[in-house]
Amino acid sequence: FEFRRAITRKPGASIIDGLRAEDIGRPDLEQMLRDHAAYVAALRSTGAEVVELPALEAFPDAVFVEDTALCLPQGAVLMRPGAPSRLGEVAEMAPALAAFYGDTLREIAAPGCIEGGDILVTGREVLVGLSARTNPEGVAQLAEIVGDGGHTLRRVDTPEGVLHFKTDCGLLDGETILATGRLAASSCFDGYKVLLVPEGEEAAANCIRFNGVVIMAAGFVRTAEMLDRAGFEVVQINNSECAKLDGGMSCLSLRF
Ligand code: CIR
Repeated sequence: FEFRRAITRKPGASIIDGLRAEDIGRPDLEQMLRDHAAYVAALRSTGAEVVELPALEAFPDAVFVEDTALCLPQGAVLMRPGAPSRLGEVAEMAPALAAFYGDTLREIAAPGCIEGGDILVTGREVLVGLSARTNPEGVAQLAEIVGDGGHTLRRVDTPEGVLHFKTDCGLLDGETILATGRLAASSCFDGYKVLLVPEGEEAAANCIRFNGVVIMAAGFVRTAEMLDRAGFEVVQINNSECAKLDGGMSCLSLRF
């Protein structure tokens, strides 16, 4: 959870066409831009360098950069999103990653599919949840790639109806995970310290630990209090607009 850099992408007017499981309203670009700026400021407040890429109108979900790559100290891996409308986002991200990683970029190839939202890197392993966006072939390819860098990958499941594995969890420190009860019930975090988000605050689980702070969606008072009591410095960011597109705190950046 110690990072020198992050990459983000500004939301564009086309976010109104972003994918969503359920229509709960039209995302407001002006509000999303304000929230995005606060998010970038929170990342920068920790001393990290943040590269902000320009909006990509051709790809309505491109603000959710996390899904395009996995960044590890040894190298970056370009994902292959399971959502057809998002496939082209990867080529748009590749040059930004190549600027830092040089020619070490690896990639997931068809018929494999993985989105970064299904990957949780902990202090000891890379956990990947199968989902509607991530298939066994993609996970197998990624296992081989991260294995070359000395990482162990463990394949787990994402609960039915949940977009991504990390929709329901976030790393708090190398050994501690914030998770929903429905995800933790699958035993995928056995051996870790798990803090459960209080019932009714499931959408708070998708937080990120970034250097000294835990960045979480605003409006989940009981979760924020729990994290505060556990000794974490919490920064809350309004997430109302990204939530309309099933997005949260982890989706908005690549961290490395
Ligand atoms: C999608 O359905 O792909 C976007 N509307 C939301 C992606 C959220 N990404 C993430 O959780 N890593």
